[in-house]
Amino acid sequence: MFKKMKSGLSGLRQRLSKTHNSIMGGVEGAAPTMSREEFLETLEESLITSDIGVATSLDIAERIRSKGGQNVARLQEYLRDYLYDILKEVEAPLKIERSPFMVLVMGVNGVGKTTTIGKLSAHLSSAGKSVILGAGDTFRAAASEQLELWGRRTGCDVISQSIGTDPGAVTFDTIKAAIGRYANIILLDTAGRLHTKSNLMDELKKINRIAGRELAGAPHEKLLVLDASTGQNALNQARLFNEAIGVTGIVLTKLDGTAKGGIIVPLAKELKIPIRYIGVGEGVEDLREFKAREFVEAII
Ligand SMILES: Nc1nc2c(ncn2[C@@H]2O[C@H](COP(=O)(O)OP(=O)(O)O)[C@@H](O)[C@H]2O)c(=O)[nH]1
Ligand SMILES: [Mg+2]
Repeated sequence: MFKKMKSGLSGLRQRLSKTHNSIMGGVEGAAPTMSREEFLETLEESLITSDIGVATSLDIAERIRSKGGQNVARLQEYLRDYLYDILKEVEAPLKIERSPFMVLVMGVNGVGKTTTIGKLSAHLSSAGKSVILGAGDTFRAAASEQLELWGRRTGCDVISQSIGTDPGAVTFDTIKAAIGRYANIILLDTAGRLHTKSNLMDELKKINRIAGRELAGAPHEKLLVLDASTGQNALNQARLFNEAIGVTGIVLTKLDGTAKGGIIVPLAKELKIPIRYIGVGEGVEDLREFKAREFVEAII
């Protein structure tokens, strides 16, 4: 039913057009008539607006300045190379090296955790894996209903319990079911209410403990979902979850429809955590493996 995960530049370029426009919009049309210094100043401002970060933006402009030369097209090339060097460091696709392999999916409310799980379950099951979904967000009734809907769409079993149940119990049940049914992959959804920050982190720690007790090495991936459209907030969340829980992979969602996709650069530079996937839409096919080259080509 679902085909191989999409790749290729043309569709991606269109999905990332807002970030592209925010970085290149100011310089692209006017570039041939601009002086080199005008170009660099415009670029500097655009980079800052796209959430690439002030220090990085100034550094990029400075490096390009020091390279000399007057060719504006060449400057764009420098820019591509610079960003590629940063982003290739975090290009590391998720490797599923054991069975069952457990992915703990974390992140604050609304970033796209449940949707990402749905998309991922479609992709993995179409690749021949048997996937079990665990409805660890027991805080809202709608959360497990949403996951069950994805389970029906993608043909994956969903383990859920009534609202208010300890998510540790759901973790336990999901792992037991995965072992009993010889499932290959467990995708565990979690709650994301940030206003009770310490409770959320305690809850995640407990889930981790129970997972590790029931299944050796689990969770094998601690996947943090971040909403690119929140810009700097996404970076703050990454720091917070990484300090409290440890993050082994990132999914950056909603890169379609935001001009702040530049946030991927400080994320990569500062945290150096692999970016496994990017979300470029709400549909089941709108999750892509992160490829640095493709990404840079699409935004510059
Ligand atoms: N445009 C766009 N919307 C997304 C993407 N990922 C998730 N969403 C939407 O974001 C909203 C919140 O997603 P949800 O998975 O419920 O977030 P959760 O609270 O973290 O589980 C939903 O309307 C999703 O369709 C994406 O990559 N692009
Ligand atoms: Mg959810």
